[in-house]
Amino acid sequence: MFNYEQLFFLGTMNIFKNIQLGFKRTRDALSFQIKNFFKTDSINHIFFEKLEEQLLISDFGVHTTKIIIDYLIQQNKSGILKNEDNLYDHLRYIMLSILNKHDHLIQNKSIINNNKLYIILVIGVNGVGKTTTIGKLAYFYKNLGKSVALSAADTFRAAAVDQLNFFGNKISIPVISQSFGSDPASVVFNSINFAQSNKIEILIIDTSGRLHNKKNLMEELKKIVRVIKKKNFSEPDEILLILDACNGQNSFQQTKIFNQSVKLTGIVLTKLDGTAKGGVIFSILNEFPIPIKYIGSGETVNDLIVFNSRKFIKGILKKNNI
Ligand SMILES: Nc1nc2c(ncn2[C@@H]2O[C@H](COP(=O)(O)OP(=O)(O)O)[C@@H](O)[C@H]2O)c(=O)[nH]1
Ligand SMILES: [Mg+2]
Repeated sequence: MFNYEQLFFLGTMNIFKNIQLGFKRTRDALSFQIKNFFKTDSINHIFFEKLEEQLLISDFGVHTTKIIIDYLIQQNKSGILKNEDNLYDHLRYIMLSILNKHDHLIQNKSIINNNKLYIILVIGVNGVGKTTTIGKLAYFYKNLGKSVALSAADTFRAAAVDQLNFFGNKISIPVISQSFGSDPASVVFNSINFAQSNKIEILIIDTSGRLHNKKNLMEELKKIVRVIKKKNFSEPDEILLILDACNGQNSFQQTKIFNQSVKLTGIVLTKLDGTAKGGVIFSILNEFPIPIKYIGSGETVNDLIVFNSRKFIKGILKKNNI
């Protein structure tokens, strides 16, 4: 693991890292296997069983795997799947139709509404990458010329404030914090005050992720949302749920629990660089009307990819990239 200092500089050196590197392992696992099937098999029930197994291993989930396999079997019965190219085309098509499902929910409008503070609330369980993602988002928006401030409402871990302060110092943006153990809603209240009186355009709020005390955590989040509504006269503009791709199907359960308490506007899937289980994206999008907005593909501030379903599919199903 790197320290923050190293991460920042690595990040700035790494500007051209592309989307494919981000989920290399998921891609390699899938494309390698598909290619292997073709070496020995024609497209028959053994082939479909092998593909099904591979999709399950890559965490596509039972339901989503069935949708994909049923579709391919149907195409095969109709005599459409004649060769490897046809198969890739149809796999791409069915996967894209799952990933595209909620694209219409992604707002294309400019996020800045002249006089109004844009608030991004970042939530998720411990260790999934919330604070790191906030550093990346702040860097991303700052590079777009926006004025950004960070709110350290994870008052449960002293290190969380240090981590945010580190990012804040490095990219010269203010971090609003209070002492360890303070009421997170009060940190948010002060942060909004600060942002409104200093003409900040975007406020990004970090939160605690302890799930062992689920009920309190959810009440705390609801209280934060109430404070935002009262002080900024509307719901948070974004409530981003951070999910660790390495958690596989657990991410599915986390999405369900958080979505019951607050209205999620988007998901950020982190650590896709470190897992072959990126398929969980498909089962989440298939089940919840929540778009994936960003992908985390590493520990540095540049390792944030704006999610694009078409590019994502191209990345994991590129035939000749093995
Ligand atoms: N490889 C990789 N590591 C990440 C990514 N995002 C976060 N991390 C690491 O995951 C660990 C936990 O991150 P942190 O932001 O502290 O999680 P939090 O508890 O949710 O705030 C840290 O070591 C991060 O460097 C990512 O996209 N890829
Ligand atoms: Mg944190």
